[in-house]
Amino acid sequence: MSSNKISVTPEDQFLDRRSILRGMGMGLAGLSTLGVSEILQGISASWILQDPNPEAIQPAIGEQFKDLFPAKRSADFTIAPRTLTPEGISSIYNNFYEFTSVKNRVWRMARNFKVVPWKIEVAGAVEKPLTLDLDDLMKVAPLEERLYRFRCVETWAMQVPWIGYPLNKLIDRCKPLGKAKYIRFISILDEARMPGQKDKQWPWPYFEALRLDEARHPLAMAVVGLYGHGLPMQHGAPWRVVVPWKYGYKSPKSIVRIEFTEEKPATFWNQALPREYGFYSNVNPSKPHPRWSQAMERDIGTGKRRPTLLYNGYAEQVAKLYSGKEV
Ligand SMILES: Nc1nc2c(c(=O)[nH]1)N[C@H]1C(S)=C(S)[C@@H](COP(=O)(O)O)O[C@H]1N2
Ligand SMILES: [Mo]
Repeated sequence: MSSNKISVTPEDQFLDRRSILRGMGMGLAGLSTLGVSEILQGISASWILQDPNPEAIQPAIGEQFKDLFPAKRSADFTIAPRTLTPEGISSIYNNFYEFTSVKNRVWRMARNFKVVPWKIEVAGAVEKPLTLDLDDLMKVAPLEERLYRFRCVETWAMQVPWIGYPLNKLIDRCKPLGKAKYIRFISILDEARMPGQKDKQWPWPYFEALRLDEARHPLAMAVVGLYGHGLPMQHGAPWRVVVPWKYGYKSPKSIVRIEFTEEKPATFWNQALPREYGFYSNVNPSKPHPRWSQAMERDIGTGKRRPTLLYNGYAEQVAKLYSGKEV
């Protein structure tokens, strides 16, 4: 995600040069063994930084609910021929603008964030407004592990073993009224603990939305963990949404409020940069972003480029949701 104002290209924020060298444990000496252009592009960083840093993978809920993890892997969601992205990479390469727009700094700024206690308020077109606490959120349905492809609009991609349950289970629990057509998610607002929210070029708090039939699709997931444990803060603890056929910004983190609406809600990136980010935002190789092509993507685990897949490879499951008129 990037704006003209801060003038970055989609790949500019891949591991900065200094952290690659630090990761190699050799400082400037490493320059002689690696091509400088390789280092600048960050394409070698993946195999260097594969070992997870224990400090970067602590569940933000702490020891609580540890009996729920690891969850049983579902056989229904395969990423073959791709392979899982090493946690050592996905845990230090994050978009979470509430902390910072510098991907490899998010985990460090987020790691001491206390999420306990936490609650989600549910309001709008529902039978009765309700509040879900952490215990409710963790136990709406049995936890399962699903391997999903994940594609950011900036063209990087990964494969992650998310842990959670179908978002639909949470929606049922909320008892939306028949007139509800959309679901809106609002992330936490906490400027004191989230320094990125001091940047007033963005309309905090983060807000996203889905059409209700999209949110009820069996692939849409309520996520509370990954890689066998609870979510570390940089991934949006304690409760987030993952919608694998859409660009990553449609998967909001650290949600504190859910609303059901009749009208199409505004969304954060669409409001900030309407020319660049739409409401539907389905992964589509033939629809370029105004400033870059979406035809190819780069796997952050292997560094390899490959063609982008329509609906991120989930066309068979989700194409029926769309008439082709959605933009
Ligand atoms: N609240 C909030 N949710 C967010 C974002 C954010 O900045 N704030 N970034 C989005 C973007 S652009 C991406 S690619 C994914 C990244 O998720 P990850 O860090 O768990 O890989 O989170 C999405 N959800
Ligand atoms: Mo993204």
